[in-house]
Amino acid sequence: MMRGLFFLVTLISLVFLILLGSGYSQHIADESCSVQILVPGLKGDAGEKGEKGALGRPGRVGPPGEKGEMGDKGLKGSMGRHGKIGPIGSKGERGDIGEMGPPGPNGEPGIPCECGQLRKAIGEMDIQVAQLTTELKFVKNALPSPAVVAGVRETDTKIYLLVKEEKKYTDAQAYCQGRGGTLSMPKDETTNSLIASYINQAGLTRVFIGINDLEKEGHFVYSDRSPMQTFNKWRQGEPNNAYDEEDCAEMVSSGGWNDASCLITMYFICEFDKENV
Ligand SMILES: [Ca+2]
Ligand SMILES: [Ca+2]
Repeated sequence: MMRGLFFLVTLISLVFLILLGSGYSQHIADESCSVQILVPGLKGDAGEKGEKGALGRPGRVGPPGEKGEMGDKGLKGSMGRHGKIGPIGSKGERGDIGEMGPPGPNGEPGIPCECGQLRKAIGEMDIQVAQLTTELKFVKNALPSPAVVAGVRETDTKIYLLVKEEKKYTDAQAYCQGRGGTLSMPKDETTNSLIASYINQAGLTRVFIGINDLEKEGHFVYSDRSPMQTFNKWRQGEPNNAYDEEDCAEMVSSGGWNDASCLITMYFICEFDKENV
């Protein structure tokens, strides 16, 4: 059975090969019909010499040669570049002072001042200084003891000073004269009112004023010997020369006058001309 099958396969393969071999033979037959068979000819003459070719590539580096002898010393080279700046050195000693140089040029002129207002201000200050100077002189001259006064009163021309020391009339007058003044002399209503106000504000009831009839009974004069004017402030019934011994005058707190004894003691009021202090 197996031999029969093997035979069959071999037979089929043979037939196939025959078919294939007949096609190939046909192809060869066609080629031989279109191409002639070439045969080599005789060798020709030698051609002309060609041109020189291009430079070839460099060859490989050769082995190092042997060390030669030392050459001569070379020439001196040119100067090198500047080096880097070195570090800052330590501070040296102070040198001598040099000679004075010439003066510099003049400066530019200043701006003019507003002198009008300045002069006005200075003028006002001068007036104030003058007033203060006057008052200071007065204080120095008339107020040796700060305990004696309770402030002062003044008008345009006079300064009035209440002296709180009880004195007889002549001693009081001496006190005032010793300081450049006199016992106060009310010669008009304004002055009289000012003195009365002064007495009241001091809490007093009576003070000596500068009126007397010491030289001639009944003929009253002011402490500077000037005669009485039409103005007077005698209280009703005064002057009465009581006990025949009232030759001096006092002012009471109402502002009225009374003739009183010159020997009793009481506070008093001096007056000073501003021109004289
Ligand atoms: Ca009298
Ligand atoms: Ca009297």
